[in-house]
Amino acid sequence: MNARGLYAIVDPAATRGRDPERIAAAILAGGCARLQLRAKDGADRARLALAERLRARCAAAGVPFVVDDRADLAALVGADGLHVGLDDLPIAAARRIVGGIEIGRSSHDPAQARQAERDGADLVAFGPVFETASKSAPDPVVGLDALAAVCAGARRPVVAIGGITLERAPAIRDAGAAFGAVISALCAADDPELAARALHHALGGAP
Ligand code: 3NM
Repeated sequence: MNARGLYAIVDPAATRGRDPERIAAAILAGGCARLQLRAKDGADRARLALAERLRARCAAAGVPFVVDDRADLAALVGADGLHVGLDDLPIAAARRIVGGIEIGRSSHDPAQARQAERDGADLVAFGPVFETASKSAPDPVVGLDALAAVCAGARRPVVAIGGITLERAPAIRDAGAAFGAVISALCAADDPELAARALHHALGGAP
């Protein structure tokens, strides 16, 4: 698995009305280390169908496919990873559904980041590093210094998230984050393929 670079998040609410599968295909063409489906709204039937389509596209591209929040959907589509927020299932409970796949956990301060590792997270997501408009009621901005401190203390790879743009990507990499997770600078980009290619490169990913 590609252990660095762009952690692309496809959120149908962020695509400016464009088909999320087409956005995902463009991102995969540009390059990324992970691709996550984050679909908070809508019906489960449609969410499952989209997850199946993205799962197939990721498999064809050789990119690990991650499902946000929903251990059931991750298991149903055979995802490579699951991401759980602080209010989602505990990692141990999620593992009973998804088994040994890569599990990432959100954290919003250094203590939560350490706790995620103790709870068995394979990846530690930390943010929001910068202000974000993609999350309802985001936690306070943590900033680059806190990101660097968490990266220095973590035994697991850290996924920086929140407000990451191409301009900010080098600072994310320099802080020691293995991955930068991005929604709006990808999903709302005029050219998501170009955006993915540039972000993946700037975040230290291999083509
Ligand atoms: N989680 P964008 S910030 C989904 O802090 C999410 O845990 C965050 O979107 C956290 O790249 C965030 O558009 C939104 O800022 C990231």
